[in-house]
Amino acid sequence: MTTTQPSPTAAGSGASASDAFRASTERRGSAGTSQERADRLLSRTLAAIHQVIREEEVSYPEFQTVKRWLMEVGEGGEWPLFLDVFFEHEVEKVAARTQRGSVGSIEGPYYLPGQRRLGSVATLPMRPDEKGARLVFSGQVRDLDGAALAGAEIDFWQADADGYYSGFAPDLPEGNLRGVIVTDDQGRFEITSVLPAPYQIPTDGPTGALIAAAGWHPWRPAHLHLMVRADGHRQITTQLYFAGGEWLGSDIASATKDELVLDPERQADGGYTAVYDFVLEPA
Ligand code: MBD
Ligand code: FE
Repeated sequence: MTTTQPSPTAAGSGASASDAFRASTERRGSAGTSQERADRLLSRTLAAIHQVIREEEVSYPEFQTVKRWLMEVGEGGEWPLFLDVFFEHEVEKVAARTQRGSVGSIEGPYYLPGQRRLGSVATLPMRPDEKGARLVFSGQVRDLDGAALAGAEIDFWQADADGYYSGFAPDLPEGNLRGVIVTDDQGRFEITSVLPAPYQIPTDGPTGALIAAAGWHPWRPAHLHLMVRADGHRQITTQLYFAGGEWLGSDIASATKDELVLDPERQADGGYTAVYDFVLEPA
């Protein structure tokens, strides 16, 4: 890559993601898992790994390589990235079994709480020369009966047109392309932003090294992240993708769903509009 700007390093974004995760677990509380269930989950997890070692005849050098790699994941702060890319999608699908309302997807490692609160028609905080085609994303938040949810919050975050998230890359202003949009009395919102670029897992860290070792690609399709919440309703966490987007069929994080693909409409001025409505079930 030829660039005059410092590019984000795996270690830099990993450390920030680890700090963000530690803060979020303090907010969300403990799992309350019993000793009996811990025994069962840990025994089954170990047995699954033992089976691979036996059946694939894993060698001592391979075992030591894994040990070194695990140490590097911790040192580089990449546990949130690695776990969210390769495991969160299954946890989300289990949770989705008992959920109604809008389809969810994984949160990933780059959510930051406490962003600027904005009105129902809002432009996200962005740089004066923010790169990328304009995107006007609008819709309505309703309950299961179709009633509009006024004062609902859309907690929104996305990568910029280079694929970088503010808070996790150098030289991006704090809060860039993040915000909490509050719906109007009809439950409506309209967010002006830019089209994000696809996201590449940092290639200079241990997660990137694992992906390269296996010959996989390190890309997620371009996406928007949001949480939608309203009093008395279950909060949803989801992502929205773009029809025809590169990597849509091979997301490294396995987090795409057919219901979550926007079909943006190109406008005469070169920008795009996209519409998506959200439905929340009772809490
Ligand atoms: C991302 O941007 C993301 O959304 C997920 C789930 C994992 C890594 C980077
Ligand atoms: Fe993301």
